[in-house]
Amino acid sequence: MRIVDIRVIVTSPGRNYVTVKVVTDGGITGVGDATLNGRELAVAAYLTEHVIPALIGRDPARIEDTWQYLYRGAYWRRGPVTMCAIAAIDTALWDIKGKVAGLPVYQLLGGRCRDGVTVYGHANAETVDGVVAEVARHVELGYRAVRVQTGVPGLAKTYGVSSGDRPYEPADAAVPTESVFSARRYLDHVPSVFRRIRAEFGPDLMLLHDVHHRLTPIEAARLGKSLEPYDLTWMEDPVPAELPAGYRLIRQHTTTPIAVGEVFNSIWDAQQLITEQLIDYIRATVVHAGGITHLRRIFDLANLYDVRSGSHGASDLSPVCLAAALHIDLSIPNFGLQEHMGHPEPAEAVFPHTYRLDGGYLHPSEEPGLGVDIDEELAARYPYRPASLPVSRLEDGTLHNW
Ligand code: EZ4
Ligand code: CO
Repeated sequence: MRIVDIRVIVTSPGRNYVTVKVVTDGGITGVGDATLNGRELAVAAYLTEHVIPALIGRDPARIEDTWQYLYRGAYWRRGPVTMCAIAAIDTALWDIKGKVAGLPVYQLLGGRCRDGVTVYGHANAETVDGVVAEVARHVELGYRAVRVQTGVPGLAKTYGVSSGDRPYEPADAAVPTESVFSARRYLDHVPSVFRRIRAEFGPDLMLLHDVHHRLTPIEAARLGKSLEPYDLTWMEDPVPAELPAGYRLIRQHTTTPIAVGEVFNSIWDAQQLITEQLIDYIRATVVHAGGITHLRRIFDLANLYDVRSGSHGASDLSPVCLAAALHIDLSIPNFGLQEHMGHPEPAEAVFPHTYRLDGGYLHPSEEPGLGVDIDEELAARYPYRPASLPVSRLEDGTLHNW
């Protein structure tokens, strides 16, 4: 079997997605997600100019060797652009292998380790009353875990909170918009939100919160400590992870579990946090962390240290990525939770899929391969629209982490 063509499809059905389709001489095709929110065309160019020409004519069955060829074989390793491109090719090759074998990918990965994939949904609103209603709506839908984000009094715009009644979408303009953050106002407000939510919904519901890299270690320690009475399943990305030692300090002060890693590209980003048991959940996912092959490696390392998976699943990770993530989630021993934000309606049609949500569980496709595809004709009707992630500043104008 030979790879005869690889297409890079850029489309914007409600938001931008980059998808790879690998075509083999026998006619079997495979798909992979290559979307890097706000930097889509950089990945598309890396694929078109540097990756695809080297892969034509190769055997698609050689998944590991192709991964090594694209990672080790490129002198300039790692980084989000490179790793998204590798991820897309790797995912597509697993899709092809499943179709050749006549098996869903999770069977190739060792088979089922659980009945379904527990997901968490997003409840967000500007006000606490508003978010109570949103949590109630998710509970009604059957979700067993909910991420809670609200506005902060005194701040005009807060990460994770929708504008109007549209689903939350941070990439909101061609040139980055700016918002203002204050750790004092934020730390003062968040515990009261969770006090209310826990009181309203009782002890069973799993509650999560995303800090989105905005605190210092000692501030994060204080937040974790103040949230302990409300029994969070995790506090996400409390500080940026360039300095893993910062997590040691947080750990010394709080038992609130910690989830990190949605921006990680490789096992090397996660290695110290995992082996020093500084986190409880590793949030790396297929598209940003080198595909199915490499993500499995990260989760295997995590398993040795009692760290569970908590894969990122925001709407900028396409249905192709979610489909692939579910095959991993079902088949690893140390699955924790899977984020489920859903996708814009037109995207659900552009990416026909057979994974399904049933109550608070997602189930991967039982079809051979990943069980997801891209309708290229429909995709062509949604041309790319430049969209950037915002930037964040402190109240005095200092640039901060978004
Ligand atoms: O900001 O996916 O937990 N989810 C997140 C997301 C990320 C976006 C970035 O593209 O933090 O909302
Ligand atoms: Co996050």
